[in-house]
Amino acid sequence: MKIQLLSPAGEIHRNGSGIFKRSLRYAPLTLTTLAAMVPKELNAEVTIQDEGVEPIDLDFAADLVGITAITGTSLRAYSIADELRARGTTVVLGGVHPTLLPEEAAQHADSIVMGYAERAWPELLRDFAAGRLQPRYHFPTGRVLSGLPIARRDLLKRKRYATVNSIEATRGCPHKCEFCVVPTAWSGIYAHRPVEEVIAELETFSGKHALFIDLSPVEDVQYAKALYRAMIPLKIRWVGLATTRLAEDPELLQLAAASGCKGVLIGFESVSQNTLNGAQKHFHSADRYAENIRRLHDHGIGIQACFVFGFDDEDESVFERTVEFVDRTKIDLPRYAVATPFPGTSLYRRLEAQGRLLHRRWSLYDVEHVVFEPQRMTPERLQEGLQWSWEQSYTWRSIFQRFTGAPWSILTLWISTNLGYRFFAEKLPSKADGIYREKLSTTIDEFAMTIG
Ligand code: B12
Ligand code: SF4
Repeated sequence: MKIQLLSPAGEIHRNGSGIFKRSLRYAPLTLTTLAAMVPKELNAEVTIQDEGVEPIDLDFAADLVGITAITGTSLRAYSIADELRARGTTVVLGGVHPTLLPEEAAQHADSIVMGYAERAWPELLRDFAAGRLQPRYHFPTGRVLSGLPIARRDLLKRKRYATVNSIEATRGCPHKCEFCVVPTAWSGIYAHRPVEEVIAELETFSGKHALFIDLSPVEDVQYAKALYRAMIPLKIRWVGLATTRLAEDPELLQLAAASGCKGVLIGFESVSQNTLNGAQKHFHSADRYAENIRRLHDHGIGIQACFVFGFDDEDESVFERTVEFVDRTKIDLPRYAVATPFPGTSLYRRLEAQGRLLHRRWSLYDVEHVVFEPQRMTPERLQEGLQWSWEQSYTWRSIFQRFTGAPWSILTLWISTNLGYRFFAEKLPSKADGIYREKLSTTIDEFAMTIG
């Protein structure tokens, strides 16, 4: 059996026409994990294509094609699926977006997989081989993720990524931020892999570095401490995501640093506590952000800080306040986004009910395009403010000012990622031209039934 796995990319991230540099690209685990789960007895030949690093070539022979889709890539995934199905190829769709909107995705696939696929995908493949493919597969994920297959990194075109050493130790998140898909897509699951299995996988890596893609790895503090303790003897350097809990717990921070942590992505989202509370991110304290940043820097850890604009209580002063905060606290790698009501989130339901969605053109749901009517400014002003903030933080002046706070142990990474985002900031205006609007007279359920 020949299986082809595809990961379409949104316009900003697409190789060739995109503005996301190699220095910012790590290998996602989706396709390599799915490839690793193919049952041995099927003797399948598996090929993968990631449009983030190469144009997708549809000129292949395959018995079955699996396509992954997040919201921003879903329309691209559907058009590829439609084309392949018109040729008679069997297509399976899976990932976050088909999980959030199964009725919509089902119109473009022979079968869809919802949620994590460790049970569903092998079962689907066996059913397909036996000629009894079902239209939908969905199994719940347990709390402990033992025995996960090791991703088939051998299938990746290594040179096209900054690193292929991506790994996950935990899945899901115990929080419920209003704008986040995680609580809905993975039904509030917060699960972790046994520490020894994570260590065993890290030991297979070539090169002494790793990138953890876990969205919320430090919320189970005891687990995180145990993992970091076990990682110390490996003497690797790693980056990952975290909440500010990492900086608030001295022992956790010390262990993270000792285990080789060199950088964390933190969703600070806003410099105002009111805004954080409104978005259900009350477990972050805005008035402690500067101190959190200082502590991380003191431990040699760089910070990629994500800020989101467009929350209901924000007026136009938010851009200047945020950019000033970034410069003052010498954040290593600032990243700006607009609030995006991904389908399935509480934010989506609220904005839809208030009639504030501008459209459902999912390809623009990439967090760099305004897709809803903000409360205290126009969509145009929000889009301009987003671009202004990117530009300001990646002027040479700002880069130099922030550089004076950078941990020296991450200098090469610091420079290459800042240059990558400077390029991104320069090119974004041409990729985000104008605000798209559509008259929406349907709810999402009615819409799902009509999209063709
Ligand atoms: C790598 C990554 C990326 C990569 C590539 C993603 C891609 N597919 O295009 C890049 C950097 C390009 C990216 C960009 C963005 N991303 Co991103 N990204 C991730 C990340 C960190 C890891 C993905 C991964 O490897 N997961 C591990 C694998 C094993 O899990 P998985 O992908 O879910 O796959 C499992 C199941 O879902 C299922 N499955 C998935 N696909 C398929 C397909 C088939 C056929 C089958 C059978 C099963 C199946 O099986 C797998 C095994 O169980 C996730 C967060 C996370 N930890 O998952 C966010 C995530 C996917 N990204 C997200 C977001 C919001 C974005 C951005 C909008 C914002 C940003 N962060 O810049 C952009 C949007 C790009 C666009 N144009 O739309 C959201 C998705 C929201 C949504 N509704 O779409 C996530 C969930 C993070 C979050 N905070 O919520 N991202
Ligand atoms: S934004 Fe982060 S902390 Fe909030 S629910 Fe999503 S993953 Fe959890």
